Amino acid sequence: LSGPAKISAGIWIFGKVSDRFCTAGYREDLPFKERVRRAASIPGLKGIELQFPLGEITPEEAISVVTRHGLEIVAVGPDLAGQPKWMFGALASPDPKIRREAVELCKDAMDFAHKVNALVNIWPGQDGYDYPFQVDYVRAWDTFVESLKEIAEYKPDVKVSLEYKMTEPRIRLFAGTVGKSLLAVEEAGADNLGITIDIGHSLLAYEGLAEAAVLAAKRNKLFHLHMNDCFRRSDDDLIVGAVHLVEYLELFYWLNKTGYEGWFSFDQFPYREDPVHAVSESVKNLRFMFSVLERLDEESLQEVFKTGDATKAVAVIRKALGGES
Ligand SMILES: [Mn+2]
Repeated sequence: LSGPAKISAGIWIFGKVSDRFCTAGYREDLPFKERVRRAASIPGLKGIELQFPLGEITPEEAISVVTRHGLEIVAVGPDLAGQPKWMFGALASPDPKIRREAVELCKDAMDFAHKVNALVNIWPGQDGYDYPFQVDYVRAWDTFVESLKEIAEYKPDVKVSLEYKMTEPRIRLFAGTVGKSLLAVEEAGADNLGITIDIGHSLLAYEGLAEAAVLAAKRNKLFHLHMNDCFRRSDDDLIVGAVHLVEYLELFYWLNKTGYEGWFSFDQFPYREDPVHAVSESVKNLRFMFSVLERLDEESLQEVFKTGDATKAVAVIRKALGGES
């Protein structure tokens, strides 16, 4: 089989998946054990990402359930977006008490991550703004960076990975693009602080996926990947490769080139699809795309890079996909 061995999925995929129109969710909310069982039934899936706090179960139970199903806990995501107390920000909150709570939550997540050898995936979805003149950008940015620095320095042997997103729930997020995120990471200056590229978030920011990945990888800052697909106007969280097949191929090509060693983790929202089927299709698409890369004519591609001849680039990809030369 082609493709990476380190394949994982977010536990939320197997939950009730609500959107803002159907807030109750599109299916019943399964208990933790059942969600892990369903994830483990997907061929090729080796790891699971958890949200933090864990909710109905203790950390010990979570570890035992996941291990019993032969999975690894690969990432822990502190909930910095899903509670009303974060509405004006968490890591960059203007209220020092709220900001303290957010930082402490991330540190608790690091304690848990340390036990299971996972990374902490930080998605600060409420750290941003909705209106002109709403925030003091100087204070907000410095507070944001200070928080990241304090979190990373708390446990230098636990990786902390900042997941950026252009928009939603705040209309603009401070960590909105690959460039802004790398800037924050550089300012914080901790070796164990890097970034997560969520493919849908990068597409929302109108980034070139491969270019974004290379920018982070060149600095040894590409710690984690969240995979899904979308039509670029909203974070649709569709099956991987369902829309952006060629851009995905280019991303994987450059991940290979730059020696990405992290997990390939699915972050999908299968509102109307069976979650196990939706993730299984992503696994198959992932493997298919890596098999396409094996058929890529590297020599011709190097020629393209030297000359910039796009007509040849298109032909190289078509050939690798089984089309005529
Ligand atoms: Mn994500």
